Amino acid sequence: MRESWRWFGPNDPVTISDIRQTGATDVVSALHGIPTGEIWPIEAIRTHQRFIESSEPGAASLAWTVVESIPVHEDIKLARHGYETYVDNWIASMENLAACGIKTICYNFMPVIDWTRTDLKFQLPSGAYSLRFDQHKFAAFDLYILQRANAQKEYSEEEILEAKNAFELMPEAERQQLTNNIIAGLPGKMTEAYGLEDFRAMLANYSQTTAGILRIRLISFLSKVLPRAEVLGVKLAIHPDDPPRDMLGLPRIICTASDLELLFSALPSPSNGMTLCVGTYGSRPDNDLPEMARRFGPRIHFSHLRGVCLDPKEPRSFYEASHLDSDVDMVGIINELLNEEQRRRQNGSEEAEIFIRPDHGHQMMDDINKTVNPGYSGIGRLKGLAEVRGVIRALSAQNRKKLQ
Ligand code: DNO
Repeated sequence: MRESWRWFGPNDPVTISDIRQTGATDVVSALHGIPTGEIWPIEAIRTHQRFIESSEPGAASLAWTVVESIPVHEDIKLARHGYETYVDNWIASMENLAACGIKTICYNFMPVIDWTRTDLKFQLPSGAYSLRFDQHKFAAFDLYILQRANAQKEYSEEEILEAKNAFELMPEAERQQLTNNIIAGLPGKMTEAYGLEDFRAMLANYSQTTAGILRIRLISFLSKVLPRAEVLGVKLAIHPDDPPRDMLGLPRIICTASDLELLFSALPSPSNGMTLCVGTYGSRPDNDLPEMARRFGPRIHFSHLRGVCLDPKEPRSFYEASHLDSDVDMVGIINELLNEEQRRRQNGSEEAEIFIRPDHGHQMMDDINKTVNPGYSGIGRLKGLAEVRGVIRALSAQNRKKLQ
């Protein structure tokens, strides 16, 4: 496994020298300052790469090996007039990255909203804080803050009542915070609304876009990107829609094993791969993670390791748990990823190792009073990385014994 760490750039409070101390060898990053749809110039990529990779003599080296993410412009998802230019630009960015030796690219195809949480400081019994998604609060936002046209039809009477309760219990400051969390977005988000009016308009653009239509657009996008990716040796790794289901009337098409099945059978190119985001897929009880890791093994180029605990009373609500103590079988998943690496080695692959990163972490200890990127504080992720590293080492040692 290649242990990697997400870095948001020179303004990230977790610095490159902090990352070096975690023992990770690889950095996951993006040029967040470049507006969505524009080409990432080779010089800008090189500057970012130098920032990550140059080190004092004797210091452990880090490499920028994974991009998360090149944003996909909304016009591509909407097939708006002239969208082809944005596809060409996406390909040009990929070519520039490949020319710098960066060949694993994570991306997503979520319309309007990227990953979404309702609470960014949910206190755990330990005293640390985690991210949480609360379905009732989300519905309260949809029905009573956003007041989306026709939204009522998508909820049962009971859900509407729960949402009303949640809304009434929320002080004004929390309503503001919730609105911000959803429309202004979380770290790494790629589209941004300026206010509720603007957000309503962005959602309305999709009123005629069904899941079937969006899938066709994803396939059409990839059928232009993949041939070039293959030539360059680039591996694409689609990230699932988080939370993995339709939201705010928007279709979300990368949520389950059958969504992945559809994608890979439509486009079997070896460059057409996935990010196994354990936390995202794990936020649906019908996704069996170890089984998915086994079934899609050859397609997995990147994995986000994190787990969630679902609320037993409302399984669409969850909080982000400790990396090894969630509803998913993290040890079983890591075992499947190691088995996949073993298969790749047996098939003579030179790039058998899968990039993993500790996804999110609790805000804890010294980080509690710091300004952090939600989910991406240093200490919680360091704890997560240390835990999964322990599992990787233990399982690898066992596997080596079995082979002897
Ligand atoms: C959240 C992340 C997302 C994800 C992008 C992938 O922590 O998993 O920012 O990176 O949606 O394109």
